[in-house]
Amino acid sequence: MSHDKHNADKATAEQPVQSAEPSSEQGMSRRRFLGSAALLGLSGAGLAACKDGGVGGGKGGALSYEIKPGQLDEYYGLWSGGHSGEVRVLGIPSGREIKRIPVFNPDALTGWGHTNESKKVLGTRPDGHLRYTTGDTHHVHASYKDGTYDGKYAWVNDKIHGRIARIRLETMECDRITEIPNIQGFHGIFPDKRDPVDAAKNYTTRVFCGSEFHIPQPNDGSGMEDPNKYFAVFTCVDAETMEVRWQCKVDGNMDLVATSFDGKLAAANQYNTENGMIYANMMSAERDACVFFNIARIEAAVKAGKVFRIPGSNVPVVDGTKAANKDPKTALTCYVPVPKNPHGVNASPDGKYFVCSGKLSPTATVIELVRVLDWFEGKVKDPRDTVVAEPEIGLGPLHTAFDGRGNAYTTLFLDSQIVKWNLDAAIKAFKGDKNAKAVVDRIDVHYQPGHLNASMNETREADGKWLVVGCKFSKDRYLPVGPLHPENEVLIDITGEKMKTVHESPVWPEPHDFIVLKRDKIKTRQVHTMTEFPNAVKDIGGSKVVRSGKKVTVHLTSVAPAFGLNEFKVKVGDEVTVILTNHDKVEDLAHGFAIPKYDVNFIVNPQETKSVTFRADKPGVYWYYCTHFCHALHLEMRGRMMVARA
Ligand code: CUK
Ligand code: CUA
Ligand code: CA
Repeated sequence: MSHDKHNADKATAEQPVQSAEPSSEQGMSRRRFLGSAALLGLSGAGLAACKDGGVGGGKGGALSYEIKPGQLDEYYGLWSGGHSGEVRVLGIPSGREIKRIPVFNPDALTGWGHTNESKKVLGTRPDGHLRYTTGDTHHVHASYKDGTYDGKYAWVNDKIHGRIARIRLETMECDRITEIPNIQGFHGIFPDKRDPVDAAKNYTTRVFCGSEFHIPQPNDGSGMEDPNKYFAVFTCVDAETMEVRWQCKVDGNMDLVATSFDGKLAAANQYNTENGMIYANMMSAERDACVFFNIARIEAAVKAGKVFRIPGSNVPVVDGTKAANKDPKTALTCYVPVPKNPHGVNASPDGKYFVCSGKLSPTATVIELVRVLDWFEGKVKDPRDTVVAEPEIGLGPLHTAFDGRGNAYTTLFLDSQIVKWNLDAAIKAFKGDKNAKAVVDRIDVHYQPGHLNASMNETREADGKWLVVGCKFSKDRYLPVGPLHPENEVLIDITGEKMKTVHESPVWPEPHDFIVLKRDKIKTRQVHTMTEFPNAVKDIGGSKVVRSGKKVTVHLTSVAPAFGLNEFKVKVGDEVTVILTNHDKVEDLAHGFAIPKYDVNFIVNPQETKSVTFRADKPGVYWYYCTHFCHALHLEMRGRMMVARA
């Protein structure tokens, strides 16, 4: 079936968006608010027609995306993997996938989720199996110093199980995972960009976490039918210890999270201020909110013990509900009304504004941060007065990026477009200037874009060069591969007045969000240090088998093309731990270690140590072998595990 036919079928099955009922709000255009018919379109791939060539194609900038063999990309891209639970590293502008970082997902190449060390990070059940084997990563954000990336850490959320993971950028490996209590539907994360009170701490000290789903608190089977027992909490995690510092009870849910450059404010957009349990109720209010958290005040309240605890967890919780925060001068939170069901809140690189978009409203709301701070001082009366612009930009606006030159770029999910709009012009228009036109340019993307991000645009060093757009549907853009399509990442040159699409690349579903960092922001270490690993077999000749009752420890080394032992002997019923240290020092010289029928498989990078523990339950000979091509005699790199009958 041709693509056009597919669209035609869809069009008859679903109401076109433009026919949505006009809203009752005065002076609004027909497109101002979308009715429930349009909501169908939010899930539909069929709405946007296949139009070739963007509106803004042609007269754009003149950047080259071509990276010739042997050349390196100018930027690192850190991509979430979505369903896989991993994080991916892409080179930008080429779009080449350079690495996959296993995070919440077991991984046979690296042995993640399989070795004792990675199981410790992932967490196990009493029977030794992994606590969870699935993850759903959405948002990757990196640590800051002086308002830009310091290359130390990145964090990513797991929406399913409410976990936040930290990646050490030096080695691009996950080193900590924290399961956050009292939440479900963990979605937005954002690190703070400095401490709000301690001037010396001009770097990331906390990571803020929003949770979408409200649950009965405590969620122990009681109160499931009592709506008053349901609420969601905003969580603060310590960037260094990865422990939960505090939580803040809110009205409504939380979706995406943004933080200010001064460290004083964090915010989450809320699409369900109605506390609805079904979607029709979640879109009943004309306005939802962007809720702001006054970080210094919350931390002071926690210090002063003005907290409660949700049974089953020891985390201090402050009350950030509207009812408990009526006096702005002591309020912990400020609920700024924004058009209904927003998705996304993004901080502009000049530090002045947060932009929040309503997916059921064709608008973007610009909130000025000094006004929010003024509201907390009682100088601005109505939280809505913190809004300084609300341009109409197109249908289904989701996420916004910036070029550092005063322009914003927003994905229009329903229109399958990126719209470029100017912040100052939008603010002038909002003040009544009839000549001020916010929208600068539009360009088609294929198809239905979700997140987008511009190079360095979450820092003060936004350079306005590349815009990457994560499209949720690829449809006809690649060779057909059966029912499951890849997603389509679109590279747009934004150096010119007009946007210019220069490249597309498929990605395995479904990255939601990504950041693009200048490559000199990350300094990796290409070889581990043996002393990092307390259990390392340091002596190159130190391979040996040590028995203690039924526990057998095999201390093993590897130097291409041989393991330190050609064989080792154990008995059925033994608990066997193999500790393998790779003594090779050469960059890129990894060895693998696999044992057939025992489900053992991992690699050790140069100077790295990993271990695995298993029960010897099958008698016989099992050849352990190197799984990673390391040497001309790689195939010969093997030995026998001999399991004697008990
Ligand atoms: S979400 Cu997927 S497009 Cu999880 Cu940031 Cu908006
Ligand atoms: Cu060692 Cu292959
Ligand atoms: Ca709503």
